[in-house]
Amino acid sequence: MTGTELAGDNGSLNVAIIGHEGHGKTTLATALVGYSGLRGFSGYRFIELFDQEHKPVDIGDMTVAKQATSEDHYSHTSGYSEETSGFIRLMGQVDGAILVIAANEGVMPQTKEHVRLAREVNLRGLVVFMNKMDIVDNELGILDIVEMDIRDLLNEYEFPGDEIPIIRGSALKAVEGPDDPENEVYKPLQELVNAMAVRFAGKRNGG
Ligand SMILES: Nc1nc2c(ncn2[C@@H]2O[C@H](COP(=O)(O)OP(=O)(O)O)[C@@H](O)[C@H]2O)c(=O)[nH]1
Ligand SMILES: [Mg+2]
Repeated sequence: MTGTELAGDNGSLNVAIIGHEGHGKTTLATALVGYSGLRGFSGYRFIELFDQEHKPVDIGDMTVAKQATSEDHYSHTSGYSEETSGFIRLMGQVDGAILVIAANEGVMPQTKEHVRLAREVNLRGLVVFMNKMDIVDNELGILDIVEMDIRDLLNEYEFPGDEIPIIRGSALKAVEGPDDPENEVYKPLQELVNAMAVRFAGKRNGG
């Protein structure tokens, strides 16, 4: 078990970052924390479930978060549990989730599994970040096909697949970005923050 505990937090939104291994969950959390620091806003806590290395709470990421923002309300923790029940317990406490899907690979087995689990806990707030846009070539219209697959998957599990925002961007470019929050590499992150504000607020599971 991870020791990650979400209950009792003082007002910030708890956001799970879910998706297939290697699709960019940790990178996106780092990017969001960094961008939050540049913008000086607060109010989100990002929790990555099923960390790539299957290790418990990552103090390194927490430290990065604190340095980047100097805001106690921002953090990024990595949680992993051998047991699906642990995932479900944590998922049941979040206000919403960002489903990260690498544009070059599309829907993968863990993408499906996490959407299935999100349905199991009746997660209401969900947005999709289509990541790694910096390395895909859209000449064959591949991105539209990936996006259709994602919407089909969401609909299959009774999420509003036609409405859920699918934001295209590059977490890595944002992590490597300059100090100017107006820089174009941050546009997808701002879209993501706007989407979370609309879709997650007031949706805390279990009241
Ligand atoms: N080209 C590119 N690589 C990325 C991007 N985001 C993440 N990566 C890389 O993909 C790999 C896996 O990322 P990570 O965040 O650890 O994935 P996780 O397993 O979902 O947490 C790392 O080598 C990242 O640097 C992106 O937007 N573009
Ligand atoms: Mg990770």
